[in-house]
Amino acid sequence: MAGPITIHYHRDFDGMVSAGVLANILREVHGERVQWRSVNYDQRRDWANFQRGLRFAIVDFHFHPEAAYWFDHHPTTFLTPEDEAKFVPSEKWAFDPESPSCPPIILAHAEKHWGFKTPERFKEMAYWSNVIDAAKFESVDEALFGDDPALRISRCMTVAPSVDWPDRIVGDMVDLRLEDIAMRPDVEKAWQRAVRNRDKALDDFPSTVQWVEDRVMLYDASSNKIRRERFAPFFHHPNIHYAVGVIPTRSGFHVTAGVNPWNPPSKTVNIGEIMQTWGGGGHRAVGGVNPGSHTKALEISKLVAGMVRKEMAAL
Ligand SMILES: [Mn+2]
Repeated sequence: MAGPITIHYHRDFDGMVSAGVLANILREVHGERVQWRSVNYDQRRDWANFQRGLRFAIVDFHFHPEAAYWFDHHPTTFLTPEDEAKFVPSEKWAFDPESPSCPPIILAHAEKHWGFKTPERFKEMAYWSNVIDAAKFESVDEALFGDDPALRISRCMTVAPSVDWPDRIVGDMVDLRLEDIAMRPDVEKAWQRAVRNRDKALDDFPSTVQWVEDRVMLYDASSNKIRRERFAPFFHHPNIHYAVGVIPTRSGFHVTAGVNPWNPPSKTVNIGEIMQTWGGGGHRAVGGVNPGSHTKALEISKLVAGMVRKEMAAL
């Protein structure tokens, strides 16, 4: 009999749901013994030798030609042209870059190929995966203050008490409802901490704003004393169309730009293309670039914000 299979998953809400869903399906439908562990971006460095000789599955992360099962929705999933050439849709692999998140791909695949009947609780998890991963929140208030079990669990990931904590959440997702997971004392405790961090970040944000002109905001949140909250610009300035800013990351200073999801202009500019001018990239709605040094990042953020204003005025 084959040994257990390990599911490696992207450490965010839709990645965890993907792992829980696939673990349940492999156990129920295929009678597999299943375990799971999150995968991080550092492991891409020697991707060709990842888990060599072992049986593994990958969800919501880069394609691997040796994966026994693989499901993803990231357009950047293939690390090399060779890998891309090895991908063919099959009974064990599926890819849909149009899907807002990964779990719906797995569920549709399991229904079609393996006769799986999706239980209600997995439908709920898939729904929230789409909302969270594609940032399709109804309002900035829902994005920041929503306390649905899914949103609580997702926010808790910002304060995970240990690296293997997400593995415990996945273990719960295999068999429990989101509501029951969110009520666990360690989740409740993490949520309280995450909420305090969020409120601190929202308090800190106004001091980082450089200027707001023509509904474009420029901010500098590069101080490591400042907590970051992705939607803070649109909470404090709901009328802006775009926010451009500098933030610190593990690999140096990052310039980020994005449209206000709750107040887009009637004609949008292409942020990804603007970022390409500076060696970065992204989609039409959001993009970024890693100039490295702080001085360079500040300079580029100003230029990007200027380009957004100019292109908006020309539309
Ligand atoms: Mn993900």
